[in-house]
Amino acid sequence: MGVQAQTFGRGVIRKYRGWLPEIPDEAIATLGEGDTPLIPAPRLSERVGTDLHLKFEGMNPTASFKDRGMTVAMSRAVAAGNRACICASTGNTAAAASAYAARAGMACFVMVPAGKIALGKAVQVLAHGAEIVQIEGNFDAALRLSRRAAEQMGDVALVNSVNPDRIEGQKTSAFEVCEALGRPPDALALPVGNAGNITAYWKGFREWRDAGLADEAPRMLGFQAVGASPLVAGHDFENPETVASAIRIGSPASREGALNAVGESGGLIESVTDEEILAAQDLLAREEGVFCEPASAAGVAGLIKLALEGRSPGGTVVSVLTGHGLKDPAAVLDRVELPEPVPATFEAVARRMEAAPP
Ligand code: AN7
Repeated sequence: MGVQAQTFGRGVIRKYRGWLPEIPDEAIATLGEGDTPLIPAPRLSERVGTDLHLKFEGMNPTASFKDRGMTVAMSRAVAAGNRACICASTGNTAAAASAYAARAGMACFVMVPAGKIALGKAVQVLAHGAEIVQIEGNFDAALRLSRRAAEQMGDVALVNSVNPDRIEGQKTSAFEVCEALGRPPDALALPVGNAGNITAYWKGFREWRDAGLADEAPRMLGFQAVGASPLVAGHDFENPETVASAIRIGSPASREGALNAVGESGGLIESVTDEEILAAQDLLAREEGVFCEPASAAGVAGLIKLALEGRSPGGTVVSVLTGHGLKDPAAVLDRVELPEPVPATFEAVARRMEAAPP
């Protein structure tokens, strides 16, 4: 046990127990989530006119921020005696639920829009042996159906972020950001889909301040994809579309949480185009060495847009990179491809290298 405690991350429940709902030791389902790096981004800082840091949530066990909320939701479901769980998902919630359900010894159903989740996420669900239900509809329909299934089937825990335990777990990332910087940042920029994460960060920063650990809380800067931007437009999108499949959501369940976060923090919710999102994903990978999935680049895309318009927030800004780039290989392969092989001779290799840009 002693050795395990040192070599295996404690996970967010043991680390932040006093801040979370009660969970008995024997119910804890953890994979050592949390403690993700906060990476300084010197080159992008120049572009966006702020001191920019990247909270790389792709470094969680299933490679997205969803693990923080899932450890709490799944552990609480175990404590409540549930034998099965269900979620709707654009992919990452499904991957996290599948892994944590396996950990907890619970059956798991995930409902996803057919053909619309990234390859890596689908592979994760299959690997963990969860039941995947592909529906001929979008995420919003899947969430409606999952809620109904959880209500009517009994003993099935709904582990979407409408489950408050998910928000509780996800807020721990705000604590880590404050601890790493020694104070809260001046602003936090992140993608917004179903709006659970912006709700969770704001709750975390508020609790940190209200506990007397800081005087201030950051401005919350949320960014949606133009084709899936109900919070910017002020009305639901019936057919949301974006290359950032993780945030292809037309009717955010945590709408109110997002609007409160923005209103109370003096922040904003705006939209960025798919082109801006992919350009930001490229810059992150090529100028900072950090590979995130398209949706995760929306925060940086938004900061670049604000800077170009002379509205840079200034100060110390953290952008949350919510998921790993390896989740969505097709998003990269749609833009660049592997070059043709060359003969295994020095001449051919030299020719190839000389043809490459310096
Ligand atoms: C990489 O997995 O909704 O605003 O079903 O996977 O809290 O929804 C994923 C969302 C941002 C948006 N970045 O967070 C799901 C799902 C990534 C994501 C978001 C998601 P929310």
